[in-house]
Amino acid sequence: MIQKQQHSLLNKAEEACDLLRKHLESDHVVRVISHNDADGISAAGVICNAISRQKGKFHVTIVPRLKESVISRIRKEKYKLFVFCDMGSASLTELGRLKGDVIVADHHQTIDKEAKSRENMVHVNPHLHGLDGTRDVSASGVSYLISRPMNYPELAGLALVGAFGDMQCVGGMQGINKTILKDGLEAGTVEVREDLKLARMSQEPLYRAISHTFNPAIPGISADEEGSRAFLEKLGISYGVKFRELGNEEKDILKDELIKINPNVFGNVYSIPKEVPQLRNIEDYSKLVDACGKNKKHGVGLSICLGDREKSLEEAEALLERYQDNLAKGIGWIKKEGSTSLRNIQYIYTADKKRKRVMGTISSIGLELGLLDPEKPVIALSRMDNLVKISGRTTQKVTGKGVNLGSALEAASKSFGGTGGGHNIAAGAVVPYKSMENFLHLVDDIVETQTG
Ligand SMILES: [Mn+2]
Repeated sequence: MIQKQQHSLLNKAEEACDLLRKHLESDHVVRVISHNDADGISAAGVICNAISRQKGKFHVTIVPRLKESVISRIRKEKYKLFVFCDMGSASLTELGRLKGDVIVADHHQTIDKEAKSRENMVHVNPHLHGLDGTRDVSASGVSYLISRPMNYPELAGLALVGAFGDMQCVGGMQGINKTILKDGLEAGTVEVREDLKLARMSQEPLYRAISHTFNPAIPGISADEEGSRAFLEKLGISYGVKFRELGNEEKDILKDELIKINPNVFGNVYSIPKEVPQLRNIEDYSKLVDACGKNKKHGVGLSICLGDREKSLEEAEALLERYQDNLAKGIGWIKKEGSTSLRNIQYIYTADKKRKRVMGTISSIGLELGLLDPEKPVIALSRMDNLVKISGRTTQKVTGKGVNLGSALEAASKSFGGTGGGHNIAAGAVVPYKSMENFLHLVDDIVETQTG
């Protein structure tokens, strides 16, 4: 069954490939529009790499959302082929009105069902083939499938960068991601081995690599450089060296002790063997590209995906380091201040400019580290002038009891003239600042109803 679904998606992707080839043969510049996160940037990277290898030309723009204003700007452009990555499925009607041909390479569930199928458009989305776009394949993967008939298995690693960015590889790969991995393994362009899953382990001194590891979270060590140093000192390992500089015995001790704290810290590590050390680990690669996206330096992220291993890479490393320090500070803040509990939820609030940017992420990590009560959803509030931006985060255990933050935040924000929504485990909303208190109490009530 899965085989059949994969085949029908691959056929659709091949149709898109044929259309792309047709335009490249006519020497048309391909217009690529993609999303500003790690998945979107690497998706554009995959398509543009394929175009370059075919000696074609492209013009890329990275946008946060496919807003009406973006579409109307594109509508004035005279390109003969538009490729939309990591977006577009929800806007098929509007995209169908573009003058040129259109390829949509998306993996989101929201699909514009009103749109009639059009001759000038090939729409590639796993959900149309009974596959799961949240776990089975990301936009970079869908883009890879479109380039796959051109046979560039060296792009398989980049195709998985987006899957990591969209958190599709937690607990192993499945579906199309596995098919892409297989392409890479067979061609030797991707490798997998069992190892410690520490952040930027080949670049950073050990205490930083360990304290910057948030996924999986290591209680007492993640986001805690002092804790990390003390942990290493207790083991008799010097904290300033890099992992590869350790002796085998030291490596084993470190591994055993970390596994005692969180067994998930050891497992499959995926890499691109031919890459420079900073990008060799695919998860590290995705974090670097993600840091570019988060800092609105999409061009830097894209340049890395297109092969710049000098200036852009240096810039991305600096951005990532700053971001990780900001995260660590945010988690330190949670550790110190904690959250305020209502009956069924807990909340944290900030007006700090830097902290506002990581409120959702530090909520998730805080839950994982046990700094926040794992039994209650976290509502993170960031003040933006007259508005409050809200991120809701909870655990699988709590959603298992019936909690759905997406619908809770949607309903509660609507009551105060705001907007909101998302997934059961992670959601967002915006409401007027003056309604913040009432909003919190309403969310508290809704969560109570959800758990019956
Ligand atoms: Mn995506």
